[in-house]
Amino acid sequence: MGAMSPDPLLRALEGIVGAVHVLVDPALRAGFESDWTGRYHGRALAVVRPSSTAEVAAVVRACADAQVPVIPQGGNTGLVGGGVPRPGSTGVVLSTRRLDSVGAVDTSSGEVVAGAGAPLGAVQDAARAAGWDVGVDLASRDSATLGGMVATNAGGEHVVRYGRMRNHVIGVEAVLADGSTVGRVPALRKDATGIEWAGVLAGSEGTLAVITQVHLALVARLDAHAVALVAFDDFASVARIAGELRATLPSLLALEAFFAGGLRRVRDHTGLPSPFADDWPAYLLVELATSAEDAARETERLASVLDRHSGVRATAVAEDEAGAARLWAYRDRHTEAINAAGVPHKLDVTLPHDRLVEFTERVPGTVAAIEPDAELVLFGHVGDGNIHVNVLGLDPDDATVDHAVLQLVASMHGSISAEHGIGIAKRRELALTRTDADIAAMRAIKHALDPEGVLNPGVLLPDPR
Ligand code: 2HG
Ligand code: ZN
Repeated sequence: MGAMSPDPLLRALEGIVGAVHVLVDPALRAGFESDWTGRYHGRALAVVRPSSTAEVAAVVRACADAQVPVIPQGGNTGLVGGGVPRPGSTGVVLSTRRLDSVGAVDTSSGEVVAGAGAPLGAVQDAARAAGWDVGVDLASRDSATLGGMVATNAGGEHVVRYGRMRNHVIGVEAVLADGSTVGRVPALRKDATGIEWAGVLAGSEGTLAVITQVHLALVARLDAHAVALVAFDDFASVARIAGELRATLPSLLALEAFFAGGLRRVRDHTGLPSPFADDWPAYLLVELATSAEDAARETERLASVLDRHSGVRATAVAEDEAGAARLWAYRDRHTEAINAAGVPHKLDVTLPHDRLVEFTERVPGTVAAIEPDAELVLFGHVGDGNIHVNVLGLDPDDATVDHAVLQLVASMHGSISAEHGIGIAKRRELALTRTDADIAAMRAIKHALDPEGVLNPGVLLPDPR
């Protein structure tokens, strides 16, 4: 055992969670101090790992008393620097990962209560074993936690079918900056007794409260899945067919797009074989999920839409789960393949569906005008108008390209963040797509709930002018 810390705050934290769960050793802290991309990092006074709501409340209170900021962190899969210490300021990282209980699934109502630190994958396993499923799915499912997913109102790959995280939350329990606990878990599906905490906290990015428990509504488990990867000459065909599939296929679960450059990066990084004999400029991955009785009808419908389309160049269809996983890997492994090539600038944006193609045509020029040698990798959730703009070959600290791309998005009536949040990455640009009145109201809520600015300072809201 190391020597007892002389710092009164650290001593108080050790008294609350036990010395072994107050990480002060730089080597132990390191994994909590840097974000997934490696672009955002800072130093924490300590990483504290409470295991109950009462411990979270006591930790927040102790930090508030000592006037030390609290940085809530779930699976640390966020991509906008919202869950790691900011450079030049110190705080305590409050890791929720030990709040990882997954309660028994209520099989008659399709509900489950889980700790905020439960990884999505563990909740999916529990739901599926009970004949249900979680309506949200993400590539980072094994690390991303429920609490972080509520705090960012996570999207992911099934939004086209089931909507975002907020749609699935029946109730939350959370600790405010003064250490008080609000919300109710288990909650009720219908409860019109005033402001709902899930609504207040969705998208608050740890600035208003530390979520401690989540009561989740599940969706019916669908056992018949079909996955197809379709190659096209251009993204215009991808966008057109994506719209058509949404209108035609009630079983549509996912509609994901990527391009030749991203596929090349994935193949270089993973060693996966080419999905087709030839390379094509643009790809669409389609997943259908339905009951066994409806499966044949839905796959026939998919085939007939594809047959009608002159832009389709090649199609690969998965016959089983392993085949589906193989096709999904080309899409899901984009993030790690890009990371392996350098520290990316990530601009997760949404465009109105009818401007998507124009955006993909204009964004290369916007980037090249500033940094001709930068590499642009685009992919995303085409069914939601959500493009992940990844730019490699830039100085991690220079946001000129970021700003130009976000300005382009704003000028096209898009959103500067589709699903990753604002974090520290985009707070200076928040006013591009939120009005002054919006920002003033968000600031007022923050001030009312956290007047001393204890929770996640420097995230989401721009500095006051
Ligand atoms: C995904 O869709 C994630 O895989 C990550 O939102 C996107 O790496 C990215 O830019
Ligand atoms: Zn995404």
